[in-house]
Amino acid sequence: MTKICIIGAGPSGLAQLRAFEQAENNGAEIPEIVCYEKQENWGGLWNFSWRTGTDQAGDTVHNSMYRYLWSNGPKEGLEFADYTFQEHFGKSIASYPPREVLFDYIQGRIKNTNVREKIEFDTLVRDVKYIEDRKIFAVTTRNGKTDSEKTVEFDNVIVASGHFSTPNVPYYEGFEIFNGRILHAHDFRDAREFSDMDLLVLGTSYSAEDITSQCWKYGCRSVTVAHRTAPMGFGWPENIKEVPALVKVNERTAFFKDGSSAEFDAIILCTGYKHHFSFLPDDLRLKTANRLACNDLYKGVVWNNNPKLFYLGMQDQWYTFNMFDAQAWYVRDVLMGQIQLPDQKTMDRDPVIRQENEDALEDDYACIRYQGAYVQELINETDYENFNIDAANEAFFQWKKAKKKNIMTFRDQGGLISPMDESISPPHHTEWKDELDDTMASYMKN
Ligand code: FAD
Ligand code: NA7
Repeated sequence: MTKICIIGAGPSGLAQLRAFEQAENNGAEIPEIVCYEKQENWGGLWNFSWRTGTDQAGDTVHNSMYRYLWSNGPKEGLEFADYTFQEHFGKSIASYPPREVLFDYIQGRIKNTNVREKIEFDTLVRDVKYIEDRKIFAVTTRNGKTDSEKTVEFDNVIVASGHFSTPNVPYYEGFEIFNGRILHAHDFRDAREFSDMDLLVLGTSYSAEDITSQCWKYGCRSVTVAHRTAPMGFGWPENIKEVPALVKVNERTAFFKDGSSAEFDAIILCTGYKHHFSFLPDDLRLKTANRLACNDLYKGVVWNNNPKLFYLGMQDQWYTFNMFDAQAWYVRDVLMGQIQLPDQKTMDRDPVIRQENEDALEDDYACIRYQGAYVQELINETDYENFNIDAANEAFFQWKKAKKKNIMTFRDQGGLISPMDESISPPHHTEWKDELDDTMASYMKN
């Protein structure tokens, strides 16, 4: 029997397990599957950890999420087609759930299945080799609890280890003499740590936007956001401002490209993440920027240099959970012989064409449509439940517009329509800026 290794039990790895489970429920004989997960539980980034730096086993902490994180995009854009929010919670809920609520949702559709039995927790994949003459992979893992290693052979490997865990940490002159804390977003946990402080944030993407908002909500004195390329341009509250690129710092002061300077208590580097796979050799390792069409992956999932290896969730993400599903269903069908891969030339050309098309996109709205079309393309080739991609795109558009209107109130918005069951989200009962209790019990009071 074919033996398959899944690396990681985050939303992508769980989507893969769910895809096989669905096939099994429909009477198919599925391959033998082992999923290795280095953490003690599933959920990936949604499995929050207070730890930073190294974990219990001495390996790097995977978590990049923080205590008061609420979804940074509308739940209508990430909903599972085969398990709706309405089905999980028994009612329509607001559109930007806190982390705990989404973690609960992710677990809902697999909790009562045999999926957990296929996962070896506390097990870090530390090496993968392809043995050419036998056409198999040798996967070496270390169990952090027993501190023991083993090597197991597989026919296929699916890498679902995420790509928002290894921080991209730039150096600026003077960092070594700055008297305050310098940290990357990956190590940011509790905004209260920065109350009454003047903060410098670098970066202009999701992390910069949300960590700035978090720190403002939890009482920092001011945030100054320095952009390398272009400002975010939101109508920020008066104690948040955007300035040109950072040039250097000294013990207390930061100096910017326009000649201005200011004093800060801490610097938060919201400078993105690296696709980092220390367990993979050169010929199997994905090297790509954080973009919608990754290098070298046919249909965004098949490793062109060796199509026995697959990657899930490696794209930059507007769509998340349902995109991982579409990818997982596609990979399952390739592995089970339902989908035949084309010749090498076609496979190699595929990501090139995708990237050319991506490069021609004019704005975020076009990027959303592009990723929506990609999800649709995969769904069309599998039996993943079709859903209304236009409605999901529309939820993203509404979110973009609400953010532009007021970055501090977009999460208060209701009225978004589920692309799965057309239910309409209520507004949250308390404004996000005033809601300090983001437990599930509080959120569910809607
Ligand atoms: P991950 O969630 O990263 O899971 C990967 C899993 O692989 C982890 O469990 C990890 O422990 C395991 N693993 C890694 N390496 C190994 C190894 N060597 N051996 C064994 N196991 C390993 N998305 C949204 O839809 N909405 C949001 O609001 C949102 N907010 C975000 C906020 C932050 C700060 C970040 C960083 C991301 C956010 N995302 C959000 C995007 C996020 O990438 C996805 O929601 C999702 O978690 C990706 O799932 P994944 O399974 O691909 O990766
Ligand atoms: P992103 O979306 O990859 O963005 C990285 C940001 O960091 C982006 O604004 C970059 O600016 C900026 N950057 C990168 N290097 C530097 C240096 N050297 N100096 C200044 N600024 C820099 O990462 P995020 O963490 O925001 O988001 C990742 C995921 O986490 C996302 O899916 C969310 O859901 C949460 P640039 O525009 O390139 O100049």
